[in-house]
Amino acid sequence: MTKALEGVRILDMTHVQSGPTCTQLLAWFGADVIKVERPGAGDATRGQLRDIPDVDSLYFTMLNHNKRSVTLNTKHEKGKDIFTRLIKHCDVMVENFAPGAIDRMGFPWERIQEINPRMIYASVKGFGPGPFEDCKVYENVAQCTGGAASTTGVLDGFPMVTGAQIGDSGTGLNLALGVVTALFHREKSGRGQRVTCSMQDGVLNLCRVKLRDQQRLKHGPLKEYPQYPNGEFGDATPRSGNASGGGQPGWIVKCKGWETDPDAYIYVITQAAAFPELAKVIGHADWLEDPEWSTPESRLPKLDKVFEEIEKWTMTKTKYEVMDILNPLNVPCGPIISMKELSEESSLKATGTIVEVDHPERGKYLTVGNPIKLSDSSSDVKRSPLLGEHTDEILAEIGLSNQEILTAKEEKAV
Ligand code: CAO
Repeated sequence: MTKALEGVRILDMTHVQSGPTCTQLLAWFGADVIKVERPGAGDATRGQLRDIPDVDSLYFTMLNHNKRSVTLNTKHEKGKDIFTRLIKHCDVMVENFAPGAIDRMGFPWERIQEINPRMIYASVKGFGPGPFEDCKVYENVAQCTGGAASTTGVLDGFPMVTGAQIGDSGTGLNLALGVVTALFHREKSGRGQRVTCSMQDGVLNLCRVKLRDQQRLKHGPLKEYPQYPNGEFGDATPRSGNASGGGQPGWIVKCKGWETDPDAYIYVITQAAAFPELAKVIGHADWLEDPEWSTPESRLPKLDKVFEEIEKWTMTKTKYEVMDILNPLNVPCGPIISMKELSEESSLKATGTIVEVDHPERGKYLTVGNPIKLSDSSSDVKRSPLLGEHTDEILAEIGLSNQEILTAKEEKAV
């Protein structure tokens, strides 16, 4: 089976998480991703959160599969010359340095277009044009400035960030879509273009329903939020604990073993169509005859009581037993599955979502494979490169002689 992006060359100037997420996806789909790293240092994440001394961290290895690594000092004169050749050689350049860093290297967009008019130049920044455009940004800053933290957390608690890397990996996904869209457009126009994604925009895009609720607030309380009917609403979308955020109320309830197992919980959604079956199974067939409980509207002011009663029943079963009973009744629900359980789940391994990779220095480890499955394009996961592992072969590919490679090394340009 061929790979969808075979033949596409990516000049990968990314580091940390957001940019590498994008280029890793493109590499999984078969693009030749050439990761440019500073000589002697490389992507800072190689050395961050190390679990084994002197070995590339899982942080790095899990974000840089299927890539080749070339070391290059883009601030060195000879390095700039090599960089120019790489720009000519590639179809796409991806970077997520601090604002202005690539310009300061001497390669603003205008210069890149001059060198290669077909080049697609894709960037992640923390913010788009506006008051914060020059700021450096990491994941949690994006979650805080994009609306996620303000709307996440317990009702009376402080704003909270989520463990899902929606600012970094989320924005990397957006950038990858931007790149393939621009490649598709280039087929017709013959021209490259700029693709820019801001992390604030990416997080806000994922918080769309909270902006929806912000506008609904003007017309009265948000009746599906736990603040209704007894709590107060301010003038901004509040935090809502584990409320579903959709038109079908849901909540996390305890299951058997919750006293000792922090993940013995299940999320249950009281979808109107399945409510009669749910009520019956938890021993509340009486609700169906009672106008105080029988309609979604009548239940809204007392959702806390509804979930209390559901929980009395779920606490008598394990989360997987609840799943087995409720799913045939069409009640949407999902156990809280721990990272340990996920890492051991055979079906995720069978689909390539969890993959075991062998690395020459660290040995075997688990990673998350490509979440996008194509029926006619394979997507295998290969280990991440060592720092500068492919320097010689890449420099030769762009036309440097052995002597030129040697000189570049002596001058510390690579
Ligand atoms: N050769 C020579 N210089 C290089 C180089 C190379 N191969 N690779 C990087 N550098 C230089 C850069 O040019 C920059 O130099 P200047 O400051 O002189 O322009 C310098 O290294 C540091 O780059 P940086 O400012 O991007 O790195 P940082 O660690 O200070 O900041 C980060 C990191 C992520 C906060 C910043 O890059 C950023 O805000 N990026 C955009 C948003 C983003 O992607 N954030 C997600 C990060 S994942 O959580």
